[in-house]
Amino acid sequence: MASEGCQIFNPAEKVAKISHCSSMEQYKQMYEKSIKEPEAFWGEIAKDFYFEEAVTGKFVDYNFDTTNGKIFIRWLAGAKTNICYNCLDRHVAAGKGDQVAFYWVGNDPADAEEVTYADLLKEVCRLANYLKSKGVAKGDKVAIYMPMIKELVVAMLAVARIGAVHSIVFGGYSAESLSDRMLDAEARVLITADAVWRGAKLIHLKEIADDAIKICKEKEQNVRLNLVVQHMKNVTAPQSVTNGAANGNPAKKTHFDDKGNYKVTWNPEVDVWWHDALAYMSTECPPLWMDTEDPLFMLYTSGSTGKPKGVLHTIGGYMLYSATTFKYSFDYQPNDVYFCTADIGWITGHSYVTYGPLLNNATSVLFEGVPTYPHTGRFWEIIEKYKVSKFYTAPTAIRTLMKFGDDPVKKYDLSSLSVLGSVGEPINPEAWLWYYKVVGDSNVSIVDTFWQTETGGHVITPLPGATPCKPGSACFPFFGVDVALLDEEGAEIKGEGEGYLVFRRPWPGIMRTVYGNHERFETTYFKKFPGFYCTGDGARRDKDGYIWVTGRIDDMLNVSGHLLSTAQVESAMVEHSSVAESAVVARPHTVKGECLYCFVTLAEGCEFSDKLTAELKNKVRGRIGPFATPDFIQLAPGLPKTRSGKIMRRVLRKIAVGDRDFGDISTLADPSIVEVLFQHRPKEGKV
Ligand code: 7RM
Repeated sequence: MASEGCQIFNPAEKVAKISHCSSMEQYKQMYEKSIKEPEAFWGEIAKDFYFEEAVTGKFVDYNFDTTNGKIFIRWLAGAKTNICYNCLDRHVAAGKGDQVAFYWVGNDPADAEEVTYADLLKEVCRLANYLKSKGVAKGDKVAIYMPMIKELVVAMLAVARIGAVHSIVFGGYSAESLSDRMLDAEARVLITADAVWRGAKLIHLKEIADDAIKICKEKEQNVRLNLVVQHMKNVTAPQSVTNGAANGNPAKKTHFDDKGNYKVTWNPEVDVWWHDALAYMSTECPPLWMDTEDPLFMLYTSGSTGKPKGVLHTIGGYMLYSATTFKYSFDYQPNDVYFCTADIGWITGHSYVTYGPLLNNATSVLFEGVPTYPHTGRFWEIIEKYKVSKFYTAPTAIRTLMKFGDDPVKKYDLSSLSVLGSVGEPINPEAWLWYYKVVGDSNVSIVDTFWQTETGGHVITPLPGATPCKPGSACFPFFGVDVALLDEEGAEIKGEGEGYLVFRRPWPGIMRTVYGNHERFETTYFKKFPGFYCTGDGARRDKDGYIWVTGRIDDMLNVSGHLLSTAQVESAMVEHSSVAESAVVARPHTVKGECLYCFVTLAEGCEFSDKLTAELKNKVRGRIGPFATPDFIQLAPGLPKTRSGKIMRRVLRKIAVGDRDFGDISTLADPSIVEVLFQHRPKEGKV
């Protein structure tokens, strides 16, 4: 990834002309103010939002240094607000009730619906009233396991309206992952849907939710309400299914009755249909005024020890930050139609499908489907149909679609586009250029936005009206973000150089704690370098000051933008009785960015076979979810360990790609194992 001498792409003129920030000078001025006078900078922004009570204490207060006591971050002390009110009521009161909030686009192109701000507000109030009637109160945790439908947005906002805390679990996770998260969050209320088509695949959400509820019960946590959206009756099934092929799997037929209706098993003790629950509820419900530092949501993210962490965000700071990053990074303008392809189950969906856009009174596309179904031009078709101007997706999707060539893109009129965003992993310059030239017709601004579940919103990103971009670089820090690069000893690298990417002070959107485990929060992010938030990513600063995020420096891997820890996968593998030990590393993958390459040491008397690898893949799918399925599993008669027993992963990463340039292996207890492992590599192409 050469930065020196690489081409620079200036902001598209049509964006710069009307931008909220239209030059580097303006960016620098604003940035400087955000660092030198955070209170004045964010205080001005806060004026755009409704606060029931104003700040009474310090505008911002924090400790980033574990040697000085506990880590804490507080913004807007004493103020009271409600984020749902700011997303909906505020706009409806301003006469924007009839504006479309979401164009919902189903998995099947025949399914579509428009939802206005007024519609959303009514539906949110009905659900809020129902939840209240069921005793859901301030601070209660509500788990949400849903497809990309408007009811998911309604659920989040209703929970926030009554001061409860949402914990959304991505609808691709398994029952065990869902129950792990529900147990950790102490969630006794779940909101789900019967099922959803994802491409030609049917995901039985209710069935998975039932299993998760069962697991919770076994661990003595009783779920008292499972609210279920009846989604299947409103959607068009894939042709292959209506023709009788039932997803190529006759067993799937068991889920439909004679009339073709989707069947669910029902437990009247906890299950309630959403439409029954809301039928008689009032469409008015006053918001509960919350402290700015009360929790808004938790969202689980992989930790390097394997146990997912409940990243906790609070109301006030997250509101300001998700709204402000949305406004500036995409340069949101009143007539835009915005389309973010991320699932709401990930942080990108929280901040840039729900909160950021709604806080800005934006009109967005909410897409249920996948980029390649029923054809590979699906995104482009949607962009043409709704005249999307701002589009946000992931490098893995761009690389997938690139493989089909330019024709599926060229078939559509994409001239409405002006800003294209990328998120989830470093974008390779080739994909960046294709995105710019083929999708954007060389007349757009590209924003490569670097951020994390933990940061709440973009922390390093170009601004589309201001920043001259270098393909592959996330460019410069967002307002309020104080970037530093540190070497292994914690010494700051000034100017050009590469090191640990850290931040010196809090911006409003930073997480506040790991739910139920503040110590883990401190250890994970602050122990390594006292005084800094440590991202866990490495980065390089070039001679022009551009930041190039190079990727994770811990035992994490990033598959199609989904973070996984090696420990999480390893612990799933060793649950198989034939596996004594396992080590998992990332291997570069042309589409997914990284894929899983697993080494397994077998228990005495067990044999390595295709059957075993199939079982292991199933195990990982069951424990974590389909997106975590390993691409490679190889036999490891032993693992390369140091004398203290630490697995030398860099050696395994080399073996995974077939590279013999191992570097120094003299500290291995048994260096000869490296050659043995090399001999056991599966043949290329065989997975
Ligand atoms: C938003 C999100 C976070 C990790 C992060 C990085 C990687 C994300 C970029 C990126 C390079 C980018 N949250 N990452 N965006 N790396 N350039 N633009 O993805 O919590 O799921 O993942 O993703 O490693 O630490 S996340």
